[in-house]
Amino acid sequence: MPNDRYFQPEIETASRDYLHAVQSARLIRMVNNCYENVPFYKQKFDEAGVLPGDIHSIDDLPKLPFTTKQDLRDNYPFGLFAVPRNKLVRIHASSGTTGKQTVVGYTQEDILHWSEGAARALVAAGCTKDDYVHVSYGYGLFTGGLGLHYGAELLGATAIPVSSGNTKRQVQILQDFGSNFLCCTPSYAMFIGETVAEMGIDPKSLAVRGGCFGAEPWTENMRRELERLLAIEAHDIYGLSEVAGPGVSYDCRAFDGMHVCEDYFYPEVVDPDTLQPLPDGEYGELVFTCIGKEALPLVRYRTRDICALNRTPCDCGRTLVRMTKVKGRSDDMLIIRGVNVFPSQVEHVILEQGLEPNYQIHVERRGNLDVMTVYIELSEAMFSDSISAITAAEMKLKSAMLSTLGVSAEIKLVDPRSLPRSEGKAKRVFDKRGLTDYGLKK
Ligand code: DLL
Repeated sequence: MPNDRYFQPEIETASRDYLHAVQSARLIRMVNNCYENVPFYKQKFDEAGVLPGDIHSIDDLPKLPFTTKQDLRDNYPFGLFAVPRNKLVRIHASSGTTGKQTVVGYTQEDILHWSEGAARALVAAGCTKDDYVHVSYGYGLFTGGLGLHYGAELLGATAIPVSSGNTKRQVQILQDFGSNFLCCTPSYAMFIGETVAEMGIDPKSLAVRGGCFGAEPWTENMRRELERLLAIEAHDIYGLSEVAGPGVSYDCRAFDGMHVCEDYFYPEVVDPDTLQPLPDGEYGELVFTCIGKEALPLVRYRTRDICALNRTPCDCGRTLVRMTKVKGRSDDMLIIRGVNVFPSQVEHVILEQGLEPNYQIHVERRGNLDVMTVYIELSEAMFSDSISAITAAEMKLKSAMLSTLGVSAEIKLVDPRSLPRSEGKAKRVFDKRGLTDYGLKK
């Protein structure tokens, strides 16, 4: 592929040896910074019996202790920051639904490197500086809106900061401004696509040709559905506020895993139970070390996201390691009657059976038994079917769920458009068992 396919070819296509040298130098600097400027890390390193002088290259990373979301909460709001307040130029906070928010801060340099990640993602999706980028992620403490916004501007494209909500107006703006790229959660993109159809607009008449969709897990099937609904190329983009925001990793046009900006955010995959690093290709918990970050240099941060790494060369020419799509989270993975179930598997079955990914998973306990019920919207076409056809569809879904998940699920087909739509991250799982530890992996 030609060089204009990369935002920073000197890094994105660098040799693995060069990357190793960059990573090693940055890790050594970071560890010193943490030890000297963050009392929490000095104590943690001392307890683990590891000193900055013990770290000679990136290969020494497993000597260092892990950091968790709980550590951020315990040091709320600014306790893990490594720079004085006057060096901070931005604060964000995670959208966490449980416990205290996790607060993150950035220096000018941090914002630049994060924006580079978002710009790399846009270019990898086929966006150019001549494009209009319609950003429908929320703007605010959530990193989605400002992350893609700064990425688009750094690239030299035109950012349109629409934020989320008022979906008909979103469609109007897409149409009137001639936006070329759309950035929002995949579930919101589906909703925008449905609204385009509802407004009687042919998606091919819009100038949108691609988009970067992330902030929540989604499947390959959903990608195809979205591509059809909006007549676009749909790219996955991954990130988390603790590390940076959108652009930590991104799909290229080979669609074979997301390239990680490993020059700033070094990934490992570990077994969530033993915490031992796993070889490439094995699924486990993703862990990041923010080797290039000044304000919040997290060491071996446990993301809880489940994926696998791939260091083989990619058809796009990028050498940056790839991570698979996130399969789920180690802490929202459901255990139903002893069987691990990821919401993405449920979504896969629904799409495979020709339905839209508008669903909710409810789990409750009846007696001593876990019961999982999946509510799925009927398509408009099926809605007019006879009761017996709908019952037959339910039976088919039930048996497909059983063979894919290895556990049975009750299926309830509901009216089209009767489940709530989301303008941000979709809430799909409702675990009503009321047992804090049950069903949740460490
Ligand atoms: O969701 C940052 C972001 C914004 C990423 C816009 C992509 C696009 P948080 O709110 O801190 O940050 O949530 C981070 O969301 O640990 C994952 O569990 C999940 N997540 C983010 N991107 C993806 C993705 C933003 N592409 C948490 N696929 C992460 C699956 C994702 N899960």
